[in-house]
Amino acid sequence: MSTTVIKNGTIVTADLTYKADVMIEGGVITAIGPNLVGDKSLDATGCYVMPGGIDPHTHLEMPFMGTYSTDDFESGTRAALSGGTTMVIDFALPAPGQSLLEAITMWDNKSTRAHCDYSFHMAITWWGEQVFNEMETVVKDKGITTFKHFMAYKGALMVDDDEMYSSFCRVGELGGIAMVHAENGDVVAQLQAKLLAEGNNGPEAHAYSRPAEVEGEATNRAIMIADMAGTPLYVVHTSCEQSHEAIRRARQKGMRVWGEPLIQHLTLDESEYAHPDWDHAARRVMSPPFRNKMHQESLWAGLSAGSLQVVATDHCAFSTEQKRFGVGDFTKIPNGTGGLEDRMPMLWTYGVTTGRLTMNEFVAVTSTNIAKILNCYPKKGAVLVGADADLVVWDPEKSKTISASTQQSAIDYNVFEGKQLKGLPRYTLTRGRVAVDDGEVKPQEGHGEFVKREPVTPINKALSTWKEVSSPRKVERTGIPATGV
Ligand code: DUC
Ligand code: ZN
Ligand code: ZN
Ligand code: ZN
Repeated sequence: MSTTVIKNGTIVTADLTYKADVMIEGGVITAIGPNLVGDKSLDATGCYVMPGGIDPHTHLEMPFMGTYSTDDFESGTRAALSGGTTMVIDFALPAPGQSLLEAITMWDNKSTRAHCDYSFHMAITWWGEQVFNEMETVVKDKGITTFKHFMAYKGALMVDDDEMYSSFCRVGELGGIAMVHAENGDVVAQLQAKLLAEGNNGPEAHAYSRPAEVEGEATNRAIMIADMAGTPLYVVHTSCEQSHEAIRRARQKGMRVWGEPLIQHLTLDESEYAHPDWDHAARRVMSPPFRNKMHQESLWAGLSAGSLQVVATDHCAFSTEQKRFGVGDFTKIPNGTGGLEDRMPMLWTYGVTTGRLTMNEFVAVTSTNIAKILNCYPKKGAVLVGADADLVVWDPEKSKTISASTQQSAIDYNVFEGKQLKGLPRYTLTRGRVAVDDGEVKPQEGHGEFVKREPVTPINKALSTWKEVSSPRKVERTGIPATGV
């Protein structure tokens, strides 16, 4: 098999920064050291060699709000690679009443065109004996160990507290991780109705309908329910201090709880919704909405302090035409923004070059922590012998201005339009295959493979039966201490 060596670079991991070459053979790293010689070489002079990014939260071709998100696994993973991300984790989303296994088959079919590796979380959008039973197969046979619950989107994806508690108990005994979209969906529905009744139907009302308090309340509730159910908890798109504070408190208590800010919430604020152009504001409608500077500072501080562990995108891209479904009624604007291509360079530009994050922290929050929490480390998220050669050769001097006209994403705008980036991939490698070559994207549809993940804690030897968990019961806390990530 032919060998490739990445030469003359500085390796940056979550722990270490040092000069060494990296040898790749058969898609994995086979040697790290000085003066390696291979059949081919990639010059990394002046560059940092880092684990490729992992985006733990995407929605590619997601059926949502009467349409499908426009970026699919083809354009989405191409965008990912262009920005140095080499793995995405998407959500297999059953329609309420649909079999979990059927939803996974649908996502298997969608993902055949992926350019980079991927994995799935399972969304629990309804509750019943079938879901309860299928969860065991999802974990044991499908390699999906993370279960997302929507506490918002009332009447669509939202689950109630009794369903969430029962599901969390099941996740806990299966050794998985419960995930939540934490917003109080009942309060949001009330606020939406009130705002519309008062004639507030524009995109700015979207933000008024989802204040930080609805997120803080739901995060606190999910943490308490996870504690009672004995499951670790991963809070997606943590966007505000109230939610961050709940996560900090839970971790201090010894609970295994993680928080995931998005690059959008870190770098864009609520003033976007006050823009006089309806399209501009509607394109930025997502849930939770962008917040004020105080919340942004809280998120940045959490990343450097370690109380927030990962940076994601929730990439869910809708075209302007799709956004216009909500003209005259903000509740019909498809919720979601893009970011897959921009997460790494935006975080580098606004985090590392400003001194908010060290390079090692950058690697931790874009890749290594994610692989550890979601249990695909060190196959992913590592520059180690034996790890997959999912790597990015990062040129800190390379710059560009973000523009929809040059992006890989299939939508017609970019929420970061005009932002100046400093720090971009020179090469991106997906299992050894060069997908960005000296800055140029060289996609290969179908190269991506599904990554199975094992339970994070042992599966209970005596799993409960449907009858037992259907009547809520108090479960002792596991007392598992929080880990370093
Ligand atoms: N929020 C969004 O903005 N889009 C997709 C789903 C979600 O929770
Ligand atoms: Zn969400
Ligand atoms: Zn999401
Ligand atoms: Zn392609």
